[in-house]
Amino acid sequence: MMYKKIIGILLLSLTFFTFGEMAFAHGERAQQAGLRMRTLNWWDIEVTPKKVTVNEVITIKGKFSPSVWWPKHMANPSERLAYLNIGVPGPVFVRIDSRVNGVPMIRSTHFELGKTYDFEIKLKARTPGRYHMHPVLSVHDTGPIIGSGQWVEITGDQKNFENKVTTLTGEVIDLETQGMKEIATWHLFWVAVGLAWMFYWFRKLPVLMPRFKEVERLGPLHANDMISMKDMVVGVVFFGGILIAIAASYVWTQNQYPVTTPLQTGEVEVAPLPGQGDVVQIKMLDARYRLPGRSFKVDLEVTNNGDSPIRLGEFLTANIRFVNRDVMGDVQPIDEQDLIAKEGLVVDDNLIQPGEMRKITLRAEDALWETMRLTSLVYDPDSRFAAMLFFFDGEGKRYHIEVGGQMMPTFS
Ligand SMILES: [Cu+2]
Repeated sequence: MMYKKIIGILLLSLTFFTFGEMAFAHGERAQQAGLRMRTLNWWDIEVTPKKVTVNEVITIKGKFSPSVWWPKHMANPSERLAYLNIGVPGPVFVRIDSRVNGVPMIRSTHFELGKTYDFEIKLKARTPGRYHMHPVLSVHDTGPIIGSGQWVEITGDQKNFENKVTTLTGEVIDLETQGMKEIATWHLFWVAVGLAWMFYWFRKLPVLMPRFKEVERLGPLHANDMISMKDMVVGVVFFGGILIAIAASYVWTQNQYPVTTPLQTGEVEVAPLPGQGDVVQIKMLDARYRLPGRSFKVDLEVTNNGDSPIRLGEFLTANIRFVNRDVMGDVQPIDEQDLIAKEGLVVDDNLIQPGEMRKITLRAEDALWETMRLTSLVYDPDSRFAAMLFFFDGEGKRYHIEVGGQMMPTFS
């Protein structure tokens, strides 16, 4: 018995421990591998500054491109509404501006697959703490899809937080406290009405059992006999009083705020960024994932239509950057949770001369495949992948192009 108890307690605490750790990791790894690789490519995410005091403004910007290999069974943002948001634990910031390609993104919009978009969101710090912040795109019927996260810190005191805006009628209001007094007053009023109603019926205790016995004695057809004239009058007074209170509250509100507009739900249109021309063209020849080596190998046919030699510098998938050190140098992680494999990308024959068409082989290798649970890709019913490739030319100009398609696992 004693042993059973101890084992039970141990198992229980283990469960809590595991869940606690998962919650801390923000759920970045919880979604299916194929889904994370083939929905949104996010890159160049920048958060500045990373440490602010209450009332100061943080800017988060970057780029995203919906994958052309978006899974068919999931709604995509070209056919459903999408909304750009921020993933942080609770209302620790207020958003003061949000733009995609310069267009205000207060409302929802559509994004074309395979096109590139620039975003910039400005947030005002509200609650002190340290938070892992992600850009998020919520797609109707699909859900939120997150970009890579970065740690930010807010210091100071929330009491000093101010969120003043000027309304269309020229009035300056503080959104932190706007209408709070009325909200509190009306809640108290309705709670009081509810309590008074309950007090009337329960004023002579006990209530339930004696009345139940009385119903039994009278029979169900005569149960109404227990309701006296006084009860009827009180009921009518309450009913009438509540209707009058509701009507009065409407009149009062109308009088207090004569000009109101409904919440705006219309959608906005945003044009994608212009393409980069066909400077780089690729054709995927073969893709293999070698499970024991955590190694992803892709054979590509690359055509360089530009006038400068190009090299492949980065392979980005599921928010993990596999970097080619030969091209990019020593890229430093932004913080301890930045998903970057500094030497994760090795490319054979990595120099494509202008006008040349050449077959290259890339290998993306790192333990991150395992820790970020991407190896489960081989168990998906459609073993398909997608990734963003970044090529660099002699002048350091960058070209991004998405690669994707069928992937074959190898087990030895
Ligand atoms: Cu996170």
